[in-house]
Amino acid sequence: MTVDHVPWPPEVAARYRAAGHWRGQTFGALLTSLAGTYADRTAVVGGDSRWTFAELDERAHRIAAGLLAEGLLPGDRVVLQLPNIPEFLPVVFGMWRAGLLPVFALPAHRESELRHFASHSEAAALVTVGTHDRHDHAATARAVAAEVGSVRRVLEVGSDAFAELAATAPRELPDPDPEGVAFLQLSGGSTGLPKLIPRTHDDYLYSVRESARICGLRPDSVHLATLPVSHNYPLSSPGVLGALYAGAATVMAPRPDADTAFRLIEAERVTITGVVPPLAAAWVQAAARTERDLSSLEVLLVGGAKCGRELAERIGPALGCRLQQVFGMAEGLVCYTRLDDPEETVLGTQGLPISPDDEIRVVDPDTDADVAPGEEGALLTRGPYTIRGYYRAEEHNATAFTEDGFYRTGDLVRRTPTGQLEVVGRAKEQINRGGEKIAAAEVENHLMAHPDVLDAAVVAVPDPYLGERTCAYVVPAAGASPAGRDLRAFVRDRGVAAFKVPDLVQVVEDFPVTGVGKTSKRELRAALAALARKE
Ligand code: OOB
Repeated sequence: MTVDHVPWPPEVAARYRAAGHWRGQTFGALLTSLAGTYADRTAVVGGDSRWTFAELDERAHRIAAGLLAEGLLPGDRVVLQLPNIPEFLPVVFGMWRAGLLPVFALPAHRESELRHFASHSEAAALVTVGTHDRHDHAATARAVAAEVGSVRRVLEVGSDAFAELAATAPRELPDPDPEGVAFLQLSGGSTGLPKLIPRTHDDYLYSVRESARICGLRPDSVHLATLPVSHNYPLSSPGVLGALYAGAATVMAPRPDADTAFRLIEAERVTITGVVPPLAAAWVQAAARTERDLSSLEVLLVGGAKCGRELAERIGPALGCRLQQVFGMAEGLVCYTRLDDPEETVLGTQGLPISPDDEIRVVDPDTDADVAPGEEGALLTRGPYTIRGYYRAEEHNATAFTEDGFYRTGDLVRRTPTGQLEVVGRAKEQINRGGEKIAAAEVENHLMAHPDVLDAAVVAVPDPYLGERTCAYVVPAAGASPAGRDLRAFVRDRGVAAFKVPDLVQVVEDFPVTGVGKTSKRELRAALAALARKE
């Protein structure tokens, strides 16, 4: 079964095939070929496990057979919520081999988000772990399964039942369509709940191959998976998939803090990893007083949010490695500074797109007319690994994409004369909390569910560490005087990821009215954000 997505126009797809971008290879077939080439080399390390490419391949085969024996069917969507454990890889590759589609939830997601992913994708199963970081994921998954009719199975990696499934005898399975959807990623979202992003084997594998090359991965590289691996950045930019593609080992970091990461960098002689700016800042500080040997580290990727100049300049000297900036999005486009770029480019820009066939337009946000070269404008993009539409979101797609298929990234950028992008701001109603994306509307909806809340507007406030934090402005219902603490607890208790709970709550009598007396949410937010910046 193929899963509905908005396909590239046939003549465009033909061009991407002819250019060699799309090669007709699935992720399952890739792993088979890697297991042939790198059989006894280490593929993944984590906890007490250390698996070679051949072992990973064997495990993925068994899990594929086991998942199908559980009654799952090719084409079924499966919400996957796994932390950075080595099992992540055989489970995901097992799903790909079986033609199942992972929906990549983050460990931070809770019942509200998981329910949305499962019901929107009509998932047949949830795959998760037991208790991790003091949260009982299996219990949350069971609660979601009880509410979403399509869910037939909850599988808990690490349980006896899963060990049995993973011991199923492997069998030959038909290779899925490489141009079909391989999985669903999550959008950061700017309206309501996160949208689902359908990515194909062909398009994603192209971005993985090129990312591995651009980041200089070699068979003797050692990659540390620092951020949660379900996210597009640590998954594929170049991430665990880029490392595998290059024949390199990935070490799974259970936590991203400097103590954990530095210990693993020293022990495993890690050469490359990727972090978000606040984490880079924390590592820079910690490096000044560590006794760990970090000399193996060659490249630190920083992205997911803007890496300011100050921080950029400190990374190389503090960590003894090269900085590589990355600006990407789960919808597709990924830009990198190159390892041989001049210093100025690495410190001051977010790099060049992966592909010569990535089309970039910088436009006036109101008219969609191209701005003059070097001017600031809204970034639109189209290309061989950028989606043409979100999963089952016809109405939203009509505004999120131009008629001729460009994705409206919501980012404000400038282009240098040599083509690099510099991210200067954002037009979308999203808060970027140290790389974690929060749709203002999603949090507002939760707040408005409180009986004491008449209206809510969630805005970004600048934060020296995270870049941005969230502030919820709330107008109380008549006669009510809700306390900020209670509203935060209320949002948390609705079962949302902790990073979405407003950092600050300001109860106000009414919202400022703009000059023309308009009260559109958009203008309100702009006015409140300006106020918050002033404060
Ligand atoms: C990555 O992906 P998402 O989908 O979580 O977020 C995408 C958005 C971008 O549209 C932009 O607003 C922001 O995150 N962003 C950056 C940035 N990298 C991402 N803003 C400024 N500077 C940067 N370097 O975040 C993502 C996906 C793949 C690779 C890297 C990051």
